[in-house]
Amino acid sequence: PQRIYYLSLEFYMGRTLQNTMVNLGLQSACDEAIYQLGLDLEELEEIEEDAGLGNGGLGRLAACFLDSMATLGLAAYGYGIRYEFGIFNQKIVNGWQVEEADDWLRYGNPWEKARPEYMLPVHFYGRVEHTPDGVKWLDTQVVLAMPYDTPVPGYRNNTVNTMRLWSAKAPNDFKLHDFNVGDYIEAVLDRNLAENISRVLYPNDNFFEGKELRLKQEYFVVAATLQDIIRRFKSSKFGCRDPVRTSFETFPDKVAIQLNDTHPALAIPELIRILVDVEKVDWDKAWEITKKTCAYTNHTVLPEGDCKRINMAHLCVIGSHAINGVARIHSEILKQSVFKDFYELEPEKFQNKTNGITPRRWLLLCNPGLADIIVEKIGEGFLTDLSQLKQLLPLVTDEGFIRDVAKVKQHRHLKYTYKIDKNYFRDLNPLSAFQEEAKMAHRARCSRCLCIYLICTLHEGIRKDPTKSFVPRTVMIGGKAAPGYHMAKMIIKLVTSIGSVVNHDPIVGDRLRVIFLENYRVSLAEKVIPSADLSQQISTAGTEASGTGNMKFMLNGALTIGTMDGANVEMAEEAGEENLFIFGLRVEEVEALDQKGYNAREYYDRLPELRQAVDQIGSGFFSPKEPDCFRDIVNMLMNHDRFKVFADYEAYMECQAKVDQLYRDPKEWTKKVIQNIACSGKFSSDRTITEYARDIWGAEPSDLKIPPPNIPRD
Ligand code: B1H
Repeated sequence: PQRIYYLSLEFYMGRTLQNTMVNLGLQSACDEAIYQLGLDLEELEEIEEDAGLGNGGLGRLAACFLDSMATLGLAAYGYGIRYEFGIFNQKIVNGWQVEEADDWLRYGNPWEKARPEYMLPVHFYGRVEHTPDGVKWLDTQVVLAMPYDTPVPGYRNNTVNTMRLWSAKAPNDFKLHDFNVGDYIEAVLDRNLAENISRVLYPNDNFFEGKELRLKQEYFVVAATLQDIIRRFKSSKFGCRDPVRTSFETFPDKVAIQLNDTHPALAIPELIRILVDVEKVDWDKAWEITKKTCAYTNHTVLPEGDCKRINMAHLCVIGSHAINGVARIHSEILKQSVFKDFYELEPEKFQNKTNGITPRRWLLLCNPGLADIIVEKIGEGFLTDLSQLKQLLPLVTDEGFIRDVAKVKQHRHLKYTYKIDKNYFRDLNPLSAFQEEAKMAHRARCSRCLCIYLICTLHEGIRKDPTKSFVPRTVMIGGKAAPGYHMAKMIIKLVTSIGSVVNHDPIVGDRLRVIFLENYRVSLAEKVIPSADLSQQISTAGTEASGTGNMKFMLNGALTIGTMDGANVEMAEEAGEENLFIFGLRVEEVEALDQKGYNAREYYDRLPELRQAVDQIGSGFFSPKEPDCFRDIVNMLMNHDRFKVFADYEAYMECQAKVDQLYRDPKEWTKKVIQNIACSGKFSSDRTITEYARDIWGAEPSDLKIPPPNIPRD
C-alpha cells in the first residue's frame, strides 16, 4: 500500500495502558481480572508515567492523528525522537513555577521495543568533495540512530501501526580516532556529546529556538527516517524492478511525508541530497519527486526567528505540493499575509485541514459516564463516525436526557472536587460553575489576563455586597511556561497569588475559588476536562492557529466562552453562535485597531472596574510581601501589549454576565450543553485524517471506510 509518514519532533502520547485496553476491547475483562487479584485498575493506571514527548497542542495533535490513522486502517508511521527527558514536571513553590526533569524512563518503558537490527548512521559536519564519481561527503562525525518501536492499535479493527522513535547512540569508536587518541577514559566520557542529541525535548511552545543542538535534533530525526523510508521502499516490489538501480519514478505514489510544522523541514533538502548524491537521480527529477512526496502543515502565524537565517517555512512551502493551516481562519491568514507571495505564485498548493481530536481518548476513555448515556440513545457508531452525534439533536428537549447529562456532569464535579481537596486541602464547592482554561503559556496567550480581571472584579463584587446572590464559581487555570519565558512565569505567579488571597477570604467563602492546575499534562487533562462547565478560549482574534483543547471541552459538555479565533469560529458555526458565549473583536476589527493604533490607557481611563483590577495588581494587593512583584505585567499590558488584551475587556465582562444568567437556569444550560455535544462531530481527528488522505496524500476515499469492529464492545 501507499505508506504515510508523519514526521514530528513531538508526539505527546500521555499514558498507554487504558488506551490499549479501550482500543483492543479488553477493558472490562482486565478490570475483572485485576479485581479478582484484589487490585484496583484505576489505581494501577495512576502509576503509569505520561509519555510527555511534546509541549502542547502540536504534539498532542500528532498523537491523536496516530490513533485516527490506525483506526482508519491507513499504513501510517509516526517518526520522531525518543527523548530521554520529556516536557518538564511543573512544581509550584511559593506560587512560582519550578521545573523538574521528567525522568520518564527511570523504571523502564514496557510499551517500546528496541530494534537494534534497524540501527542507522547519521552524519554531521565534515566536508564535501567533487569527484568524477559525483559529490562525496567526507570526514563526518557519525552518530547512530537506534529505533524504538511503540505499537499504535486502531480502535477494535485489528490494525496495529508503528510509532518509531530514534535514540542517539555513539558508535564504539566515537572520538577514539581524533584528538582523544591515547586518552581512552576521556573518549568514553565524550560519548555523551553524541548521545545528548536525544537527551531532552525543547520546552518551547510556539517559539523558535535557534540553538545548534535543536538543529541537530531536527537533522537527526530526518536523516534516520529518510534512510528507513528509502530502505522500505527499495525492499518493496516497486523499488526493485531494476536490480542495479532503483527507479524512484513511483516513489511519490508509494510514500507520503507529512511535515508537522517546520521542525522536520530538513527532510526536503535531505531527500534531494540522497536522490542526487547517493541515488544519482538528476536534479530536476529529484526536485519533482521531493515536491510530490512532501507536504507541510503550518501551526502558527507568530514569526519565526531571524530573517537572515534560512527561513524554514519558505523552504517547506517551495519543497511541498501541499501547504495547510489547521483551522479555516488560520489557513486564510496564511494565504492573505504569512505566505501571500507564495500563494500568488502557486495558489493550488494552499489548503485547510481543521484540527481534530480522537473521540476514543477524549470521550470514551476520559468520560465513560457520558459515553454510556450517548451509546444508550444512539448506539456506538459515533465512536468511529463522530458526525453521528447529530442524532442527539432531537434530545435537546428530552427531559430524561437533560437530567442524565446534568447528572454525569455533577458526578464529574464531585469526583474532581474530591481529588483536588485531597491534594490541596481546600474545600471546593461542587455546585459551583467550573470555569477552566489550561494550555501552554506563551507570548500570544497573555490574554488569560482577562480572566484574572474577572476574578478581581468578582472578588470585589462579593466584598462590596456580601449578601447579594452570586453564581458560585471555581476558576481553574493551568499550563506550563517555557523555563526562559519571564512573562509567562509572572502570570502563573499572579494566578497563584490571587488564589491565595481569594481562597482565604472569609467573606468570599466557597463562592469563588481560584485553582492553579499544577503540572497540567495529558493525564491531568483527561481528569479535569470532563468536569468543566465553561471552557475559556479567549485569544485575541488572529493569534491562535486552531486550539484543540477547545474541542475536547466541547465534546465533554462544557460551553465555550471565546473569541472568533482559531477553531472557535468553526465550533460556533457548527453549534450556532447563540449556543456559545462569543465575544470580542473579530480579526478584521483587530487589524483595524492595529492601523488606528491601540492605546491601552484609553481603556484603563474609561473603564473603572478594569482600572481597579489593574491597580490592585500593580500596587501589591495580591502580593503584600512584595508590592512590586507584578509591576512588569502591568507595565507590559499598559505600554507594550502586542495582543491588545484591554480591547476585549468590556465585551468579555458583558459576556460573563450572560454566563451567570444562563447558569442560574440549569435546564436551559444543559440544553445548550447537549446542543454543543451533538454538534461537535466535525472535530474528530478521524474527519481531519480522512481529509488529509483524500486531498493531500491521495489515498482513495474507499480505502478509508472504517472496517466494522470485529471485537465486541466490552
Ligand atoms: C502550535 C507550535 C509550536 N503552534 C514551535 N506552534 C515549537 C511551535 O518547539 N517548538 O519550536 C513547538 C510548538 N504549537 C499549536 O499547534 C498552536 O498554537 C495551536 O493553536 C494548535 O491547535 C496546535 C495544533 O495545530
